[in-house]
Amino acid sequence: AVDAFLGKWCLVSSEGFEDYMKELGVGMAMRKMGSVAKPDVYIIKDGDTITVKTESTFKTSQFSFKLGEKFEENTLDGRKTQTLVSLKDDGSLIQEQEWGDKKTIITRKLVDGQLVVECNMNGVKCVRVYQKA
Ligand code: DKA
Repeated sequence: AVDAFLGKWCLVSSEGFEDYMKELGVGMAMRKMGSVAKPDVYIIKDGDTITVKTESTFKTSQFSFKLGEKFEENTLDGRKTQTLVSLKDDGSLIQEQEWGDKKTIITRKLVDGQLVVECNMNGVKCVRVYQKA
């Protein structure tokens, strides 16, 4: 279930984020802030609603969803996307964001007690690792 993802997570490493943001179309000023930010991510569950809150010195945002139900997401960098989050058999959480004719996939999985976030846009990949606070 999703329960293992719940809690407060702190960013400990990030690879390829700048290139991923570029591929998303994020402007330079926000890329600069994004690449230095060390966000805390809170994953909370209330009934069958899950909330992912990202808190950093430069920006805080959150989105809420039910597994398998499409919703409109307002992303940290200002995209408005049609988003679907689902739980795969292997326990990973897959977040698919679509806007215009574009699509990116953010995969979250637990590896050795750490939260590993993998982002992919047109094959440009980034890996960000969070530690339980
Ligand atoms: C994460 O949770 C990364 C999620 C992707 C964010 C993309 C947009 C960021 C723009 C500053 O660690």
